[in-house]
Amino acid sequence: MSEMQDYVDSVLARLEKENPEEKQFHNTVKKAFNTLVPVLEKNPKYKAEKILERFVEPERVVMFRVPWTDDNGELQINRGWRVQMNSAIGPYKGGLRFHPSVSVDILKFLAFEQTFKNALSGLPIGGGKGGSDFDPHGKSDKEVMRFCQSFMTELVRHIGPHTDVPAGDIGVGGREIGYLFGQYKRIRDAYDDAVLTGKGLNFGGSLARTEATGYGLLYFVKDMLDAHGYDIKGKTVVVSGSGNVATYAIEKAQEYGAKVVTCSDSNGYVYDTEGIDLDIVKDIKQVKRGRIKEYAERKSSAEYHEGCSGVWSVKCDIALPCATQGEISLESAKKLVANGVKAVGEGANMPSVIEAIDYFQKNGVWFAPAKAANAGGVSVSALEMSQNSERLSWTFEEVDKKLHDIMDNIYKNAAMNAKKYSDPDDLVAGANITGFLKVADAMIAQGWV
Ligand code: NDP
Ligand code: 2IT
Repeated sequence: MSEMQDYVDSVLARLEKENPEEKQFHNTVKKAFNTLVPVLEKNPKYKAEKILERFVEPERVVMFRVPWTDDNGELQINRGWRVQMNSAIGPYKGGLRFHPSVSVDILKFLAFEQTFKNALSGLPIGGGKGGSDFDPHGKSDKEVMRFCQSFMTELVRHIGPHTDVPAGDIGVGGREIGYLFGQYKRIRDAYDDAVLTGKGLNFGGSLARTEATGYGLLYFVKDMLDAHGYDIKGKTVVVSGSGNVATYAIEKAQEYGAKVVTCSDSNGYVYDTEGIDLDIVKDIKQVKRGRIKEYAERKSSAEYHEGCSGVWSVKCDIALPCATQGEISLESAKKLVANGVKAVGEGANMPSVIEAIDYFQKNGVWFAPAKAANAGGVSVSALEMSQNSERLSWTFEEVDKKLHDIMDNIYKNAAMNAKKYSDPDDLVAGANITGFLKVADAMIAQGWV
């Protein structure tokens, strides 16, 4: 075994020993670091500078109590966290997730991925992630508001437009960002609009931020398909999720002439043989905050199936997982391949387990990894920060054009490094290497910190 594979293995062994319960974080790091071996071999300085050891240790993790009162006047207690992973190339940047599954393990994995993703965007943003085990499902607007105010009352001391700039993620959308911003402003007495992104359009939000992750995913996937001379028009697409990322992935896929036949939520999925009617999905999820099951009650060509994993047994040419981590198991990957899937594009963060990624790649499925393919959201977040600093706002078309260029560049760079260090189709390695080189070189330039 090579010296650098030994180095990677020793860092992984130490990580597992020191944080035995953080399985999701280990897996993510393992997948990323194993693809870096050829780069480490060419550049022994990264080992000498202990870059991998530094990469897996967050610069700071804060954990705090979030007390709030429900509509019955009863006190409720949740946990909040912010993982400030890496500030080598800019202020910490990354979303806040409100979901009962949130833990320090999940947030470290997300912040680690975010560090690479933000470097890939080409914009000056470091990596971070935060959130709470609070479950917004079934809560009233006022309960969500009181929760957000309490969460920000503590978070405020750790963030700032030049320090750490949170945004949305699962369970955190425009409504929550509005409440969080209101409380930040009240405590700081400063209109620091660039302290949060994904704001409302009438108070510093950027046009096209809502659409950015889903649209960006399709821009990236289309580049990957174009490179193989494969036309997306007329192809059948399976999408999971029905939140922010899924909705705008479906919108852009349909604009490209693809037929999207599914979407889902955490209870189950709908399969519409005529193609998903996005207006109905938006009405159910965005306006009524309802369940995707209602779609089948409103459209006769659709069937509802209880449970999420069945969505991967629907025959398709392109699969776009846009719900959550680990949603494509090895078994689901086998079903997709058996049904002839040509391409997989990850809208969610790490939706495919490592064994599924390996299976796709071994079976010649073109695979667009999350940290590259879903970087459109954070990229437009960084453009929102630029607009806030300039005190100007750009048109939808300007932002969308910049987003498209950013996604094209991410694809080009990942494909270039895949070719240089690995297999030309291995965009997993290409994306990891591109992100790593930028952050690692900045860390070295800034000394032993
Ligand atoms: P939303 O909260 O808007 O939507 C999440 C969707 O996924 C909902 O349909 C939700 O169903 C479903 N879901 C959530 N948890 C699970 C679960 N455990 N099992 C099955 N389905 C689940 O979140 P986003 O669309 O913003 O985020 C989706 C994914 O994309 C996440 O992995 C996120 O990290 C990633 N991402 C988001 C970006 C953004 O800009 N928002 C940017 C880049 C990546 P239900 O309604 O039942 O909860
Ligand atoms: O995973 C992600 O990239 C996000 N949730 C978006 C983060 C951001 O700062 O816009």
